[in-house]
Amino acid sequence: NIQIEDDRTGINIETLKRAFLDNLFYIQAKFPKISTKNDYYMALAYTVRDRLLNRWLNTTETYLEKAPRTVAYLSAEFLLGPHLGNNLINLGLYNVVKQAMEDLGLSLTDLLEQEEEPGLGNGGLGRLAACYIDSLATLEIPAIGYGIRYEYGIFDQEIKDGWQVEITDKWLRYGNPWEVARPEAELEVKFGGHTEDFIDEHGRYRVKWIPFKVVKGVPYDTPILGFQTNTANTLRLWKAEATESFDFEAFNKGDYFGAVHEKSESENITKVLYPNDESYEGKQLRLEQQFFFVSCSLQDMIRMMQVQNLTLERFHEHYAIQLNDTHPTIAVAELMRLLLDEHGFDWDKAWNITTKTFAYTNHTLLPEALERWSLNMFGSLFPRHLKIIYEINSRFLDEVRIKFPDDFDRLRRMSIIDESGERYVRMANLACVGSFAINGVAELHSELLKKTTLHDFYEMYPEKFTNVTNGVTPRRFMVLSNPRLANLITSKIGDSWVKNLDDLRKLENFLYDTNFRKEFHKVKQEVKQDLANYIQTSYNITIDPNSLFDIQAKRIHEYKRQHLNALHIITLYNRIKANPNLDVTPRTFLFGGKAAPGYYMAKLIIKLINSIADVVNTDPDMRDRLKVVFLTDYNVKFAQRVYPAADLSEQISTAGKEASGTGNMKFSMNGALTIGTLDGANIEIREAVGEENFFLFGLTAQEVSQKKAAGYNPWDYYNSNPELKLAIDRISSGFFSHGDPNLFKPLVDSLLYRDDYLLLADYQSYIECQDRVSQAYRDREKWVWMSILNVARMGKFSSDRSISDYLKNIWKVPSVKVDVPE
Ligand code: 26W
Repeated sequence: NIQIEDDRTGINIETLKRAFLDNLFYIQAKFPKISTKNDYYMALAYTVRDRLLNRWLNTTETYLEKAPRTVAYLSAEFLLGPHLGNNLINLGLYNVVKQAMEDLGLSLTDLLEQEEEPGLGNGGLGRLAACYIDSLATLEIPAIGYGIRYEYGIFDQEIKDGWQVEITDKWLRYGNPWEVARPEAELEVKFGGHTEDFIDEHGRYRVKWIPFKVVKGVPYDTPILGFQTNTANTLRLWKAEATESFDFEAFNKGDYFGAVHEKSESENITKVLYPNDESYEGKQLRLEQQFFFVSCSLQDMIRMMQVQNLTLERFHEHYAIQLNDTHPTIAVAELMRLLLDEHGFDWDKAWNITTKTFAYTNHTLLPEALERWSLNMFGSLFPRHLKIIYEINSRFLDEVRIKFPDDFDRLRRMSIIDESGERYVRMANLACVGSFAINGVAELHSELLKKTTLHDFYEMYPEKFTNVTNGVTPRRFMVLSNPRLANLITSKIGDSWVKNLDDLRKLENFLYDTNFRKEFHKVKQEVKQDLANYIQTSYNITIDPNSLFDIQAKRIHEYKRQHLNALHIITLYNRIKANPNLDVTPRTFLFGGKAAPGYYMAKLIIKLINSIADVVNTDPDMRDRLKVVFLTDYNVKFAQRVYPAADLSEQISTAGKEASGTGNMKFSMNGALTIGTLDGANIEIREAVGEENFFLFGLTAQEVSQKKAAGYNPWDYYNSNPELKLAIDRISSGFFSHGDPNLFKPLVDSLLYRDDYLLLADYQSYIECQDRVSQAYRDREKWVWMSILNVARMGKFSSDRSISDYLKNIWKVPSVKVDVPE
């Protein structure tokens, strides 16, 4: 009984091989003899894409027909990481495809390595958005992600002479097999110009926006598969293109160059991702990016409802729109404009719909990250929106006056317009006023929001505030990135944990099983060996898998305190220099992370780490004891190698500064123990894994603010702590800079004269804690035990749990089953 499977959908091994060779021939126009690795990657990508189209189109059709309530996740960033491996996992085709490739003499691992990842985000916020759309699909929730198709994503990092150098990320160079352009669904977005008031045929006061320019938005769709479900949701990213229609001739009569120039100006909007993390810059193009994708997305939602014959009166019943930080917050004004000006709603009705539609997630307390746009710039780009914001503000301030009479300072603080000097539009204030829900991303963060940054809004609207602790997807960050560990776990407790991460608890039954502990340790050692091999090949540095892998991988920022970690390394170095026979626990310090190109201090921290590495790695006294490696170009793909190999995860931000952290979760689910402060989600991780399985140090958030209020003086610590003094003096003496005392002076001065992030105050506690880590690592049995408990107790930190919280407390969107006929 021979069954011939379809070339596009069949999943038996022979069909897969035939389909792969077909795609190589008919899409890449190659045969094996002349194929490059990339040709093979592309052929495989198309083979996998064919096999997900059924689900994608059936999902789309189901949503079109049933018109279910839908989550729209608006985010300026989606840090997706490579698609191929993840899609293979979610389709359940990983092993059969691996075998098919082997039969053809190819290695799946090599092909996966070929994929250039879409780096359409900076760090935590963008990666969180990617985890959330994964979980939405896995939980079978009707959802769509809306964002920007940057032509250049986050820059590639190179290190030259120890310094970071930025290279443009040409991720689309070889084409993108995962996206489908939908030019037929393009929309227009207006900018600039002026508004005109008029009375319409019903005698009603209306406003018309006469723009200066119009830009086209073209959607590019990428399927987002759920894990072992039929659901494949859509990520819709917008690309800016020039309009042909809009008055080009009138504007540029005979001016051919001018017209072409104007075209490239329009297309600039989606050229490049701004590489700033946690620091806002009032750049006009960034505001244009934000409005561009927001306007496209809202028009798209409205158009969809019209196709479905739904009335816009029910917009808020049909869509729950999540604002990922304030970046898409101009949506509050744009939805109002669309309802008022384009669809003829009156103010009260439009405002009722708007404020029942949006929910706002805040991701940071750092004042330098809060977006505010100069009123002049805002008004000249969006004259209609500024008027709408004035109206929102005036009605809002009336409400405040009623609730808090005669409290003028409160009005000043809460106003959407900052009038303390040059005038600004405050986006967080607009988000709070225009949303029905406001959440922080970890318990501490949500509490601090209520107590500090958003305190006034909390007093005004306490019912809007909630917490949703972040989570990460175990599909990418365990199953795909750490197959050895995943297979070991599954061999013991079955595979239900992949969808129901709380099931990892069952591992605790195997704690007393010596054999399991042995296997668990063996897996960790093998994964460390993998990373060691990789580092050997790419950096020509030998690291010892038996040493403790101590890893800090995240964006470089003073508040994250990579330089505190550096002070620890220098301290160990000094101890060994003073006593060459000292019995130390061998450690390999690994760092990874990008600095914002304009963030001088962060770049100097990278240079410092590389300079310490130069000294430590070449000093014979350090051999087999200390190694330091800065891993270049840390991105999602690299992260997937790094998390599984860690023994120790560095989560050492100044308490109160890291909103949540998500790397902390990824390390811990792969069995790393955490050394960390009581900050962000560290607190909840420690609660979950048990305090005896977590290395805690440092001041609490409350102690930090008290210390600052009391007049913190870093010199007190410097003068009274000889090891600290010696470590800092090593840097300032020029010991790590070929005798140049000036190189790191700005860094040293920042510590001695300001120390905004209290490194000196936390130094002693950190060092003592690290000494306990070194002791603990020597007791292998104990360490493995703690490591297993870290994995077993990570259920809470699945993004499936986070999404369930959003669904229950904010979105209230039911799941929808998708049928895929055979
Ligand atoms: C306007 C410039 C700018 C750009 C990006 C300001 C702020 C951002 C993001 C909010 C920075 C960010 O990624 N924040 C991180 O968000 C993660 C997901 O919630 C948290 O886990 C991190 O703690 C937080 O730093």
